[in-house]
Amino acid sequence: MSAEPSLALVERDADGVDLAFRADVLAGLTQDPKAVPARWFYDEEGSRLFEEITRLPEYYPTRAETEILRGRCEEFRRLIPAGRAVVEFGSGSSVKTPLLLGCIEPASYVPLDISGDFLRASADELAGNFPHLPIHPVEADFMKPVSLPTPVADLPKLGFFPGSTIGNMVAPTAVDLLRSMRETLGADSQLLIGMDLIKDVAVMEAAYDDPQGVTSAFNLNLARRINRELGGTLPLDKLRHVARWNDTWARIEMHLESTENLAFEVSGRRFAMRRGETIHTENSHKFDRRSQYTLLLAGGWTPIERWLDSEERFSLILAQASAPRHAP
Ligand code: AVJ
Repeated sequence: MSAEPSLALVERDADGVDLAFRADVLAGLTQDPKAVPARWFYDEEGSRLFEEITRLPEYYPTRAETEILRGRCEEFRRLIPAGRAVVEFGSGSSVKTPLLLGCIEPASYVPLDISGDFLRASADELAGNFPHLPIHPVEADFMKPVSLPTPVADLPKLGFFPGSTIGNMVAPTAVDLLRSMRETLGADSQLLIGMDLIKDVAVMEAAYDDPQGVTSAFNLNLARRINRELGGTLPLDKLRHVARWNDTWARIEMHLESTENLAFEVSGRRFAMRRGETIHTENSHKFDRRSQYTLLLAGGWTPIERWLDSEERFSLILAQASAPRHAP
């Protein structure tokens, strides 16, 4: 069932170091302010910690989005024609994906992920629940246009991008991704996308700074990963998890803040941090209806329906690929 990829997407040097990880970390630590892209959170331990985050009482997005998926089955059936190939961007979640697939009579399911291991695990799990559904996992970086396997290339498509992962991106990157999704999915495609909403600051900050310390462990795991994979000497006991709302850019930011002046090495290069200086590790943008529609339209998608959970914390939007326009 799984198409064996001819070569792995992750490029490594002779010591097994992920070259893109090293390049991103070295460039990010050289910048002022320091920053490392959030995608590097998700090694095995980071993925496990994220799963734990989704079960925290303070972390509402997963429960709110799942509530919408459970409650809107009839409407999905009405608005999404049967016989589509469902293309999921990122490894499928064990809970959300079956809720959608069970509603809409898909012709096939195409999970897209850069990690072959996560991809095979989620495809195998899904196959157990949907024994008659053709599954075509594709190992690819979904930030770029992807050419889909022949059995699904000619089917109309529904893109599925839950979790508000789009919120991890600054606007130009988010628009690039939406446009490349449109290219991957084609002219008569639809997109079902989850986006988190702006709300009470205390609620948003608690979701990223739980008292149990799971999100702190998730953030610090990035430093641990840098130490392990890139020969780093970051002192974990002198870095503090910080999550704060940035109202100008409408986002929760996560940082690792140094509690004293530090000197450390990564990949044989020397770095320094002043006490109170931070490494910016994640943005999680939050939206309102207008900012959502502006972003989607800029990316080539016209919203057709929008649903909120009962507490109006999270939204799921169905959009269709916009027709090219030559006039207002
Ligand atoms: C997986 C990107 C949706 O931004 O809410 C959770 C990641 N980071 N807690 C988010 C995350 C800290 C999450 N996304």
